[in-house]
Amino acid sequence: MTEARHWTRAEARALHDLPLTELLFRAQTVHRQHQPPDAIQLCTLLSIKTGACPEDCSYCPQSARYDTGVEPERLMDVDDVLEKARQAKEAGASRFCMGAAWRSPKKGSEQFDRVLHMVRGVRDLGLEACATLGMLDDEQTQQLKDAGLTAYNHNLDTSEEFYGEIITTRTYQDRLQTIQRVAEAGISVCAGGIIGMGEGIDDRVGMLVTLANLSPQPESVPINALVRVEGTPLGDRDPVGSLELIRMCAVARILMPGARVRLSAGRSGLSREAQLLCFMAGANSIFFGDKLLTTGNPDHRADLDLLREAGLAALDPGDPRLGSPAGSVELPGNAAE
Ligand code: SAM
Ligand code: DTB
Ligand code: SF4
Repeated sequence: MTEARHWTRAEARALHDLPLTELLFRAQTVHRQHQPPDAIQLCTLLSIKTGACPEDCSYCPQSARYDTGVEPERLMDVDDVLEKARQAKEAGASRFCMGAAWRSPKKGSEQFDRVLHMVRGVRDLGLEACATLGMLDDEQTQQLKDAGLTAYNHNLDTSEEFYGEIITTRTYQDRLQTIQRVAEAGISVCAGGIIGMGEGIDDRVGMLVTLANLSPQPESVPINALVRVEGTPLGDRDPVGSLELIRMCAVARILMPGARVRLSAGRSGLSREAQLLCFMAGANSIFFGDKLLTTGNPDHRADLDLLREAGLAALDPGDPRLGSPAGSVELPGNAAE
């Protein structure tokens, strides 16, 4: 287990602003001390309930408040979700993450029971199961734990100061409370954020410092570049530069040595070389599959080609170097659909 230390924003900012080559060197040094150097976790995302969300997150195509062309869909059937999970496993994924456009799941509802079935089914396939369903109460958290949920994704998205510029229908403290519940129930915390929303560098490092000072530190940290969706209030923001994403991955790696740093949304706009620099910076997880929730992601065969050409392996759920049974696995051939 990695010893966590307390980080200040000034320390993180100093790291962030280092010459990029120096920052990369330091991040890669930490990476090699704490992570397998050559393995990338492949996580597949599925939107199990799409659109019509009551929240007002300015970046999100699924908010009912914005006209983005996303067609609302009811919660999927368990069998359909498990078929997608099977396909994801076949293609090489080791984690399956189910996302729902909810503020929070309805208490005691048939829908929440259905999600619990999905979690059990995904675990029975031998995959890590992750869910992102909005805010949870204690009972729901325990039910997810009992169903075998591996990780719960709940992003801080940005710094506490900038949060109100992006979302007004819930607070930063609400977010932190769910994260704490999840951690206390013994579910791994997956928490990260988005860059490119108009925040300053201090907001970016502020978010990473808040995450790094959580106890325990998150098990995974998704770093998203804003996917600019027409119709959302942030649809016309300037695109994020690849070097900015590389810096974020590097600072996340240095601050959270034991976490899987996930290069998340925004990969479609990145060259292969920029993605490899993100891996050099310490990113060791990607969303794998041709779709994120409602927007595109690189073709999965292109991702497998990139990893193979770079000599990288897929990280198995039970990699012993991360503390549990089996190692990294062979990537499936291109024919795997
Ligand atoms: N409704 C739940 C919630 O908000 O926690 C779960 C689903 S929500 C879509 C999960 C995360 O996706 C958000 O916290 C945000 O970080 C990310 N996300 C949503 N839209 C995005 C976009 N356009 N670009 C990048 N990340 C986005
Ligand atoms: C995360 O940090 N990014 C993922 C996942 N966690 C749920 C979602 C990205 C969504 C991008 C926009 C879309 O496809 O709707
Ligand atoms: Fe709803 Fe989640 Fe999108 Fe916010 S990010 S609008 S809570 S689906």
